[in-house]
Amino acid sequence: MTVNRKILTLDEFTIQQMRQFPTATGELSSLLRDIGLAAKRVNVEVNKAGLVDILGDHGSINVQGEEVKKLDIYANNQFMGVLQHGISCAGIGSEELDDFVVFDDEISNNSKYVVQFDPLDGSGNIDVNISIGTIFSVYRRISEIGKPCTKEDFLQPGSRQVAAGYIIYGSSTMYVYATKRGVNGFTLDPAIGEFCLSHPDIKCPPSGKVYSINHGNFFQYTPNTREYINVCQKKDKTNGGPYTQRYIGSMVADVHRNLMKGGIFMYPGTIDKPKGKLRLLYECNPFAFIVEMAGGRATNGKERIMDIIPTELHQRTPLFIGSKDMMDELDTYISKDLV
Ligand code: AHM
Ligand code: MG
Repeated sequence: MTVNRKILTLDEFTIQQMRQFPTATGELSSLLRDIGLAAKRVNVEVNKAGLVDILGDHGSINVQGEEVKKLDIYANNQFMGVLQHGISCAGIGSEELDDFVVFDDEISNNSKYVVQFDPLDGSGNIDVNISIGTIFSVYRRISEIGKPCTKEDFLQPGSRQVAAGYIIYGSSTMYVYATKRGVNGFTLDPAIGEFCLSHPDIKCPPSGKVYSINHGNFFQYTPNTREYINVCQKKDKTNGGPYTQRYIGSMVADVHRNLMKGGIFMYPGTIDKPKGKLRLLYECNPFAFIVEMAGGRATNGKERIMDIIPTELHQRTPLFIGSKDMMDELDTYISKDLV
């Protein structure tokens, strides 16, 4: 007898995917589920963020007599905790931590993967009730299994990611992850506390109407970036426009919208900060993987994001990411920076 149920939970989906590979060990599925568990815990706290004046701000003592932690520290500890106690992860890198963390216990040393994450990106927006997110990236380690993982495991180019994803804490909470088999999105059903497959096989539309950039930095950008922005502003119905400018200042929300509806997101270098603001390992690489798997593209203006060889955990890079045709058009302006 087959049970006719239309909705698959995250656990059911990952198990179903695994069953198509009889040799799979289930470690990646288990890791993706662990991340889902931490996300649910973080979601509960993010939803309470508006109560901070009642419950106490970072550093204060709450009614239980405990010190209240900043939400990004709380999120970091949740993600690190599930990965450390799970069976799949040998170590992590996090925006919140100065250095990589090697778990170095028997189970972790025998685990296949390392994970890098930004536990709460856009956290400056928490106070004003704007969507924020978690971003993560999974690599198969290259060091010897059975021993502690090493720095080389973390400094692999983005093209070697086996999975990447994000959680958006928004009007609903969604968990989107990509593997080489595609991109799927799960929405948290608060009634049952489960992520349910709501957006199967996500594809980024080849073009869109939205460009996302911090316009306040306009005069800090290179002449060619400025020229492209002018092109976006001059679009009309004769050349695919008019375009709309949308920039929340929370990358997960901005890139999520553009992934779903088509669009381009840019965080270029500026005169003061030629490498821009965003971090290669746990902000740009995971989104580059997700967007490419959905049919889009991601570059630093000169080369593919996922081809950059990382040298350090917190390194920054300019980022241009989005719908394929819009990225191709951007290239015709931005590539002039090379001369
Ligand atoms: P964070 O990691 O400190 O939260 O900063 C990253 C965020 C991104 O989510 C967002 O796109 C960007 O910073 C916004 O920066 P800006 O205010 O300079 O435009
Ligand atoms: Mg961040």
